[in-house]
Amino acid sequence: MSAAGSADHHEIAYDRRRLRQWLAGEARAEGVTRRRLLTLLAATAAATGLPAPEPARAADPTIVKPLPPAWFIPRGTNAETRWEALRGTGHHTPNELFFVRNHTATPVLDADEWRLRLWGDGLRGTPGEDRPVEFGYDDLRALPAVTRTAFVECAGNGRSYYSTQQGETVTGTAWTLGAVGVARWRGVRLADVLRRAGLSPYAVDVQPRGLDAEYVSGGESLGRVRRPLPLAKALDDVLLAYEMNGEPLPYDHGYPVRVLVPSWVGIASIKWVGDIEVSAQPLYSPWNTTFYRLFGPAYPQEGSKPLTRQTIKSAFELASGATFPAGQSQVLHGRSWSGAGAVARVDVSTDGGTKWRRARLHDRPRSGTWTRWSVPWTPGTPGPTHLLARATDTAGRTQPDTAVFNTQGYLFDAVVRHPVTVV
Ligand SMILES: Nc1nc2c(c(=O)[nH]1)N[C@H]1C(S)=C(S)[C@@H](COP(=O)(O)O)O[C@H]1N2
Ligand SMILES: [Mo]
Repeated sequence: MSAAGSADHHEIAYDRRRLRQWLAGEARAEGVTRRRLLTLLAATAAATGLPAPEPARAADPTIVKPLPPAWFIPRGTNAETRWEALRGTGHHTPNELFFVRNHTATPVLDADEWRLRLWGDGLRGTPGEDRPVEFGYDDLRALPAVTRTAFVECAGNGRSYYSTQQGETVTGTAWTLGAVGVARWRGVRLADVLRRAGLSPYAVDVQPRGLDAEYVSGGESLGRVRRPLPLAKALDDVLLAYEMNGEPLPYDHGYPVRVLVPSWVGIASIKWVGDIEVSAQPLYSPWNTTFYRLFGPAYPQEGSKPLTRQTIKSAFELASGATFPAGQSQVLHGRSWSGAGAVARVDVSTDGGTKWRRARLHDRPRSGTWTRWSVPWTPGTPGPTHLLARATDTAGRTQPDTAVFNTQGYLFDAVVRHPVTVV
């Protein structure tokens, strides 16, 4: 990972991290504004000769970890992983390279002070009494642990291709294909925690909520990030994860504990979970009504059902516009994944979609994660061309040529035309 190698980069990263720690303390430093702390920090930096954070970032530091440009494309409060940075990494995305999707900013929480509160009329308890059940970090760590490999992928991953490939206008972050990562998650089953809290036979929905700041959209606060899960999914394969790839969850990915909902859209996997409402009635939040449904000519007026499983996609471990010398044999690498099953077949075209070849798979196909693949290629005539990859999953889904339009650009599934130049 050469990008983090330079001493300069290291110092900037250190400074940014410290800045974040200051800012995280702001909540407890009553009466001290973020602006004031930034001024103080800038003064400290000047006095010690440390590089001051660049103003553009300092005004809005929403992510704790370093974001070297060789690894990430900055996207507002979010950071997209560059696919070329995944070349040579293993099946699991290293934590340092994992994309970040923040509605506001990463809160730096203390595991010793953290509590998970379960409450609501879907829990057994004295009728009419709000009887919350609480778990601390050590309580969770004392429960039976489970480990599983799963992707987290934003529902809007690939959104920009609605515009660039299909000429359609959609709202939201203009991700290319880097709003996805695979990690080995360790934690406890949400089912175990719900049963210990005392599930009532009437429970239908379970709504985890984050401890990050309220999300303000169009001048209106929508409250803290939360989205209901049907009880059946909550009891099936959902984890309360406290480790990511063998390390405590990084701050940006939900420390100390996040929800991990395998195969579903990323929004279901609530980070920094602080409480879970267990309800005997169906629940609604902005994240299963206004957002994360499909709207558009192909869908009902009130939108589709709330989004659940992710769709199917493929990506090359290459920069957009990569160049290849003519006549030199290459091996192209990529990965394909689906929310509906394992990816067991990938076809690749190196001539813009005329001829297709079957790729060699490098992983045993498994659901909930990607399959790595490769194809040999000896580029011919110099000039621009497109590389295409089309995945088929074990549920029988294949990537189409065109994705069905929806106004918010979710669930892009069409084959992406990856531009390259033969020189
Ligand atoms: N509390 C909280 N949870 C959250 C979010 C958030 O902003 N706040 N973003 C969601 C979205 S939209 C996605 S795609 C995933 C991203 O997870 P990551 O940042 O660990 O990659 O977290 C989800 N969980
Ligand atoms: Mo997302």
